[in-house]
Amino acid sequence: MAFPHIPTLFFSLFIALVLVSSVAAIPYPPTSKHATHRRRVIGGRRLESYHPRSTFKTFGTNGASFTSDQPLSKLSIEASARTYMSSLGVDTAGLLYQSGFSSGQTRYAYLKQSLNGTPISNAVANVAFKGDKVVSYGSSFLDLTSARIPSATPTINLEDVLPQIQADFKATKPADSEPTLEYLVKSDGSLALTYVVQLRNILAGAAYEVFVDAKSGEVVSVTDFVAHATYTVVPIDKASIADGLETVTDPEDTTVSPLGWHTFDGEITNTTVGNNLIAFSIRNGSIELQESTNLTFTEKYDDTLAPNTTANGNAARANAFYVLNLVHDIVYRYGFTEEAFNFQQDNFGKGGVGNDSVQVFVQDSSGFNNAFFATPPDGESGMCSMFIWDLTEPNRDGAMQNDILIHEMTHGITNRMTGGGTARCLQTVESGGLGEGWSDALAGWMQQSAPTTKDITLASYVSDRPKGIRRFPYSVNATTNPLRYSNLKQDTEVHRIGEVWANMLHNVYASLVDEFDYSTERFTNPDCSSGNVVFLRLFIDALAIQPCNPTFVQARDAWIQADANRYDGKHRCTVLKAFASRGLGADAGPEFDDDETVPDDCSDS
Ligand SMILES: *[C@@H]1O[C@H](CO)[C@@H](O)[C@H](O)[C@H]1NC(C)=O
Ligand SMILES: *[C@@H]1O[C@H](CO)[C@@H](O)[C@H](O)[C@H]1NC(C)=O
Ligand SMILES: *[C@@H]1O[C@H](CO)[C@@H](O)[C@H](O)[C@H]1NC(C)=O
Ligand SMILES: *[C@@H]1O[C@H](CO)[C@@H](O)[C@H](O)[C@H]1NC(C)=O
Ligand SMILES: *[C@@H]1O[C@H](CO)[C@@H](O)[C@H](O)[C@H]1NC(C)=O
Ligand SMILES: *[C@@H]1O[C@H](CO)[C@@H](O)[C@H](O)[C@H]1NC(C)=O
Ligand SMILES: [Ca+2]
Ligand SMILES: [Zn+2]
Repeated sequence: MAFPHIPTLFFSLFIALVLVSSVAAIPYPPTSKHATHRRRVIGGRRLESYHPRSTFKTFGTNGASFTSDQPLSKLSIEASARTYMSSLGVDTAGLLYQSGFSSGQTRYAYLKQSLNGTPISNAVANVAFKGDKVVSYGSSFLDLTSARIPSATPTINLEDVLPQIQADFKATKPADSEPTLEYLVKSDGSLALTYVVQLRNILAGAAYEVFVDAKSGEVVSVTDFVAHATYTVVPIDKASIADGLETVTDPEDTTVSPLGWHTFDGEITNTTVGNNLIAFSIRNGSIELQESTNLTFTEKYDDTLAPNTTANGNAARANAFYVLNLVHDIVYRYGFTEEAFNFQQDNFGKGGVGNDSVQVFVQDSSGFNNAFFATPPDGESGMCSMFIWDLTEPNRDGAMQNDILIHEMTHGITNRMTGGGTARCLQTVESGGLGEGWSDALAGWMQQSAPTTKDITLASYVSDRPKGIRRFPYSVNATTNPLRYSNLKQDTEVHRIGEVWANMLHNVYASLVDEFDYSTERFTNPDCSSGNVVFLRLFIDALAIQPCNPTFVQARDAWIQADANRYDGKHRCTVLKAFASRGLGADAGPEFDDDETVPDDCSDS
């Protein structure tokens, strides 16, 4: 695999952030700009946001050494990162340390470029260390030597332009959020000084970060924290209510959630309100919660009735509470911890920023046949809305379809873990597609409850379609699911791109289980060596390694580096072969041509 040299200049690739007042149908551009751009229509405006291409280098099982006065083990994560970047010639005076954490033997750091103390929002870097060696490095830092740089003093007042922007975005700035000043890279290599403003509309499920030019008042970019899903509960390893209901007692993992699921700000609650998750339902326009002194939420969902009966609302809310809390607990064991930017009110002094439990709204009436999850940065609550599906009579409830709930929660995990908790790093079309793919893949992983890997469908019950809402079931059988890397040439919509990635991951999963067996301890023992457990380890570790706005190739490289970091490369060939079998071989490039190359040392003799 060839890697670009770092650091690299990107000015020639810059395309203007355009703001066009047009609401015509969107002729999405060819896939060439997927790695760097995202177009959206928001509030009648067409917005194109630009994210400089990240370089990404991984250093294999042994890592790479570099010049340092002291052994890295004597340095903090921040000092290690500064030392490394200084060895690359990066001017560390302009380097802002954003966040970092360690997991297993690997330490992760996330950095931002800055100018005289003002951060450059779309110039970020991430580096990982194992022992005294660097193991991976991703960067979208810029060469600023000849750049036109505006002064760091705004010439317009945000208050003067904010009302119009709020009206256009149909969302408002929360009273307790303070705008920040950051630079943003523009098309001609110059930088814009921008106000970065948070906008929210809880009822519409909108959560944006808007970049307003502090000299002209124009909106020059946007971060959309919401990932929409298009799909179609119940023990965690079952797909939907069609697989049956069970009564479970104390399902929480108290190692992970030491105060259980029903404690909030030091108080024991008698509702579906807790440290990880708050579950509401919405009925006839009102937000509903059920109180139970003995924490018994055992109403049975009756799907011969409409979803909005009181009993069905209670049952659906309880299912969402159970599933999403369990995902919190399971994935926590695999590394999505407080330090790794997870969602919790109280972090128990274990690092990260708290006050950000997930809020889920069941039977949200703002939409049908869908669901979404908004992921703001670490320290602000994740917001999930589950809709009713009106394709059957009576209607069905998305919150009784576990795979949709898990898909949504996974958006929170991947958006937080890529790029160090900013939730800004899955914004391009290609990385957004990876996001959809991880979400389907984790929903599938939860259902693999036996050594034989089964095909996975999504949202089959609510959509009333055995094949579910994706084009093909996820399968190792290439007739059942023919999707390959080259499908990205035609597939320009994030869920379609996600289907390609999720099916690759399904094949990686099956290969790991074929070769390294299956463990039933998968929910609680991430340290066992079975293939199904290794899969989720690599899945989570790779998120922390990959660069901001990763491509398929970079996401795959992050899996390989994750394996080098945690398992000394034991599963490298298995994983590479599985990716290659679907066209993402060792020589696959950015043009989405299928490549089945496997490195020589992995070829079967
Ligand atoms: C339940 O839904 C039906 C049809 O969607 C509607 O007519 C009825 O008013 C709803 N009931 C409540 C309590 O919201
Ligand atoms: C819905 O709420 C409105 C206003 O609170 C009330 O008048 C109406 O009767 C309610 N409808 C149902 C079906 O409960
Ligand atoms: C639930 O807790 C609230 C607040 O502590 C209390 O007012 C309410 O009576 C409790 N409800 C039940 C059913 O225990
Ligand atoms: C919980 O309380 C309810 C209502 O008081 C009661 O019907 C139920 O039997 C109790 N459940 C348990 C497990 O104690
Ligand atoms: C949550 O917010 C409160 C008040 O703003 C603050 O004192 C506390 O430190 C925060 N907790 C965490 C874990 O960040
Ligand atoms: C793959 O699926 C097709 C139809 O979906 C079936 O005919 C074929 O036997 C399957 N191949 C294997 C190896 O199971
Ligand atoms: Ca957090
Ligand atoms: Zn999604």
